[in-house]
Formats: sequence, C-alpha cells, structure tokens
Amino acid sequence: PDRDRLPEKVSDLFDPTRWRVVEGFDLEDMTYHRQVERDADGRWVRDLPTVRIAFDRPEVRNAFRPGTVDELYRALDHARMTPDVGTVLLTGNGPSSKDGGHAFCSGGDQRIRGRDGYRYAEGETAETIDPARAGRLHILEVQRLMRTSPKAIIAVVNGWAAGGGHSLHVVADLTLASRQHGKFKQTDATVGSFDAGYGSALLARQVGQKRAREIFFAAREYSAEQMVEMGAVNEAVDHERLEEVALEYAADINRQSPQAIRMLKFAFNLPDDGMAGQQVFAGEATRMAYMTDEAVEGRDAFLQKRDPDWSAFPYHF
Ligand code: S0N
Repeated sequence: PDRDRLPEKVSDLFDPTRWRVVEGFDLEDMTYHRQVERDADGRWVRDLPTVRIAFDRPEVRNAFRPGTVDELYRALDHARMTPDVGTVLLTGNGPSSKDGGHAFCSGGDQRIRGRDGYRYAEGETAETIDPARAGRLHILEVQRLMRTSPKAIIAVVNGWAAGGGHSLHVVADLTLASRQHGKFKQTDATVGSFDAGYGSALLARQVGQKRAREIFFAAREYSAEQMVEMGAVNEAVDHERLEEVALEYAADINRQSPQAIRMLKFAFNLPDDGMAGQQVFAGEATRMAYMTDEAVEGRDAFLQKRDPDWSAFPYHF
C-alpha cells in the first residue's frame, strides 16, 4: 500500500507519479527514490530499474556535511547491491526557498569545516569531536564507490556544480546539465581545498590538461554548453525536461546487457585506476569464469579428490 502513495514533490523537476520512496532509509540531507510504473489511478504496478539519489539541502546550494556524505554513501551502496537496479541518477533538489537558486551540489559545507577537517555535526568543536572522526574526508569514499559500483551513474546537474560537487559530476559516468541553470565552477582553490585525486586528474582526461588547469586555477564559471564543448558534459538540456531526458538515457542504458555495461564501465575505468581498476575488472572476469563448465571441473576435481580433466576444454587461439 505504501508504494501506491505518491511521494512528496521534492524539487521543481521531480514528477511524483514516476517515483516511490525507497523504504528503510531515514534520511535528513538526501532523498532516495525508485522509478516506478503506475496505473491510470496512480497505483504502483512495478519497479523500474532506475533510482534517483538527490542532495536535499537547497538552502545551502546542496552543500554536504559529514552526515550528508554518510547518507549518500548508504543510498549509493544500496543501489549497488540491488540486483534489479541498472542506473543511478545523482542530482540536487530545489530550488532554494530562500532565493530560488538552483544547485546540484556546492561541495563541502564551509560553515562546519574545521582546521582539522569537517567536524561531525554542526556545533561540535575540535575539543568535542570524536578524534577518530576528525579530518575524515569521506566524500572520497563516495567517489571510489561511484567508480567501483557496477551500475551506471548519471550526474543530473540541475544547478550549481561547485567545489566537491563539481568533482562528483566529474566522477559520474555521464553528465546531463540544465541549459538554463546548470553552472560549473571549481572553487576548491578559492577556499583553500584541493581535490588532487579524481576531481582534477579525471577532469584533465575529459577536457585536457590546459582546460583542467584553467578550471581549477582560475575558478571561473562555465555554462552547460561550454562544458559540452569541452567534453565534460554529455548534453545540455532545457531545464524543465532535464529529469525526463535523464530517464530516457537511463532507459537506453537499462536496455543493454547488464554484464556488458559493467564490463565496459570497469574497462573504461581501468587505465586511470591502475591496479585497483585491474582488480575490479578482474573480479568481474572471475565471476564470469566461475560460471563456465571449465571452472566447475576445477572445483569438482578438488572436491572429489581427483586430477582435473581439462580434455573437453580447448587451448583457444
Ligand atoms: C555555489 C556558488 C557559486 C553559488 O553562488 P550563488 O548562487 O551566488 O549563491 P550564494 O549566495 O553564494 O549561496 C546561497 C547560500 O548557500 C550557502 N552556501 C553555498 N555554498 C555553500 C557551501 N559549500 N557551504 C556552506 N554554505 C554554502 C551560502 O553561504 C548562502 O547562504 P546564506 O543565504 O545563508 O548566505 C557559491 O555559493 C559558492 O561558491 N559556494 C561555495 C563553493 C565551495 O567553495 N565549496 C567548497 C569547495 N571545497 C570542497 O567542496 C572540498 C570538499 C571535497 O569535496 C573534498 C575533496 C577532496 C578531499 C576532501 C574533500 C572534503 O571532503 O573536504
């Protein structure tokens, strides 16, 4: 019955008839929805293979605090482990009720950034923080999860992508951006921070070294169209159609072979992810190998305490 209930409209682009709330999450800073098919009366018919994970702090341009990052990680990991989910849309709710501003994500919440990293909760001080949590830059764990998740992740940039929010779009597999409100600005250096990992190195792969250095060093503002031209955004879309078009991309991806998509994703990652990338790719290759008669023969021979008989399996050329 819960699935029949239309979810709250969480942003200007959110169409409640297309979604249901994912159960079992008690989220404060994020929202997490599953795409659904409904009948003419709005009743739930079935789940579809796309989820929508969104920053829900529009009054601060969807800046993340540690709790936000924890929630984002949990939702992404849940999507990773849900067998009938193929694609994740990562976006921002809004616009802001204060000034109408649109944002995808403006990075780390600067109000709670301490000298020793991010304090865990607003109001906490360097003296009261659990020392094990101080200075933990766990947005980087989210970036790694985005890379190693076998699901396709589309950044749906509905407004500002700034600082650590800019890096999240860089790490996503695809980026779609609002033509009217999608704005890109790498402000890390302006506030004395620097994503010296994926946020910069991967960006350079996408737009080239000179452009990536310009984006980081000069911290200028770029439009969705400029980012398309540079190769960091797949398509600039009219704002009101952004989520609809994102769902069209997701449907196209979900139509492909799941195995082919995850092998391709990990193959695209491999050259930039080094041995860690090789390990992820190899894990998938091993999973496939375990499904062959040849691997079953190896396992059975061990269990039956005999020599394996490989005669049925050719040395391929
Ligand atoms: C996004 C910008 C350009 C939007 O400008 P605009 O539209 O003029 O809005 P504002 O009036 O500036 O903002 C509206 C309200 O929202 C608040 N606000 C905006 N961004 C933040 C933020 N990041 N933190 C806290 N508050 C924010 C404004 O203060 C304003 O509030 P009121 O109305 O109360 O005045 C513009 O807002 C902007 O430039 N924002 C700051 C962007 C920024 O510098 N972000 C931080 C960059 N650094 C990181 O993200 C590092 C974090 C990270 O990802 C990382 C990477 C590697 C290793 C570690 C980490 C890590 O976790 O630290």
